[in-house]
Amino acid sequence: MFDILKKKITGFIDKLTKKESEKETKDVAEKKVNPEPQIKEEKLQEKKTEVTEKSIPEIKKEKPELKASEEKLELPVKPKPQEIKIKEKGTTKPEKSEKQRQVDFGIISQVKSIVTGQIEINKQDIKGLVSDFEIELIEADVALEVSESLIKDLENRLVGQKIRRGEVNNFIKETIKEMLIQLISNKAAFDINEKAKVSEKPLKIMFLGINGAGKTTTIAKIANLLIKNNFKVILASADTFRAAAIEQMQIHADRLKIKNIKRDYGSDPTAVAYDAVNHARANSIDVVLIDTAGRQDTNTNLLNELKKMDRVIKPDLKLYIGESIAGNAIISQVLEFNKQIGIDGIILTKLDCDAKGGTVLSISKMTNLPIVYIGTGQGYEDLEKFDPDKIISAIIN
Ligand SMILES: Nc1nc2c(ncn2[C@@H]2O[C@H](COP(=O)(O)OP(=O)(O)OP(=O)(O)O)[C@@H](O)[C@H]2O)c(=O)[nH]1
Ligand SMILES: [Mg+2]
Repeated sequence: MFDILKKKITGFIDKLTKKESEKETKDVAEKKVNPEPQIKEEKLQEKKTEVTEKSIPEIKKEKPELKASEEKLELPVKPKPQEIKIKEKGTTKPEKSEKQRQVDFGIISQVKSIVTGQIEINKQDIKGLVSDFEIELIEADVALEVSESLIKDLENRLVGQKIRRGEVNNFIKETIKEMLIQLISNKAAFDINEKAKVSEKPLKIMFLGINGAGKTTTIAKIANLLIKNNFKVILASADTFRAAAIEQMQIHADRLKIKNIKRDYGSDPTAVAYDAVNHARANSIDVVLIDTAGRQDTNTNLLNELKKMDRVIKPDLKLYIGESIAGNAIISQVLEFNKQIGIDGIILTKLDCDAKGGTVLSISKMTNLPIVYIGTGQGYEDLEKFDPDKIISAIIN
């Protein structure tokens, strides 16, 4: 699940972290080589002559693998006592001025602050990586607008941040995680069991979406979930159009040991739903789950059929069932169904087959509708409440 998105985000974090640690090393190296421009250079020269022959091999022995620039760093710090000794012995070199001493101290604290302290993320450093990341998000099916706004958001969150050395990777990870959790969270999200608990009986839920998205299978999963929570559930075979749709629903009803209200193929779907609601009222049923035939968002006649059902039945919830593998096409479908019929929430199916994952990141933001559940397989138990933390933690861990 989401392997491509996971790989791209992890790759970006790794590149960014590498870049920051390179910058860190470079900064330190620069400070070492050229700490306080020319005074530093003079100082290093002075040190080279002042330090006794003996002290140099000692430094090298301690850190034999250090490069020349790094050795220079140690010079202003360690040889100090020897410096004084030499002077005390009456070297011909002039005494260091007060200014030089101050500079000496300044260099040490600067280097120390870099070595032990923080690094700052600057816009120029991450610009290239961030724009590559935008392309990678689009490749992972994240909608263009969402990628753009994510990148802007990310830049705002990162640039100017001072991060303790060694914590860069974790900081970037947590920043991206937080940003993505916010992106996919929607205040209008709800729990079906809670709805069933507080609703006037029966709670009427209508499922809609394009062909083959997983409507009928998801209805059976939701029925299973509600039954486990002790609700009385019936199904309504209001897909009177597709061959074998009624039989498919009956098989689920038999397995779940619940009633399926049906009529013949070609009957008015609204009449089937009406029968089901009446049956539920007469039998103290808590929830009616209404299947509908799959239809494209562009098919006006079939959309009118749904509008009629909406008017007559007045469902409490209209749930759009969309397969996450459909990519960005799903966004325009949801928007059109929402405009025509009105949608309360989305159930994204087939996440187990979705290698990309971008749809999950895009759909809530683009439609402003909550994803309420996700389908993760063909079994009745393969339905999970949509949990932004869990989803994002599966992508970034
Ligand atoms: N892997 C996987 N397969 C799923 C999931 N949900 C549904 N399916 C499969 O998708 C196929 C179509 O599912 P249906 O429930 O018949 O879809 P539908 O939207 O009712 O289709 P129509 O009635 O033809 O419009 C079936 O083979 C299901 O088993 C899921 O979350 N994961
Ligand atoms: Mg179906």
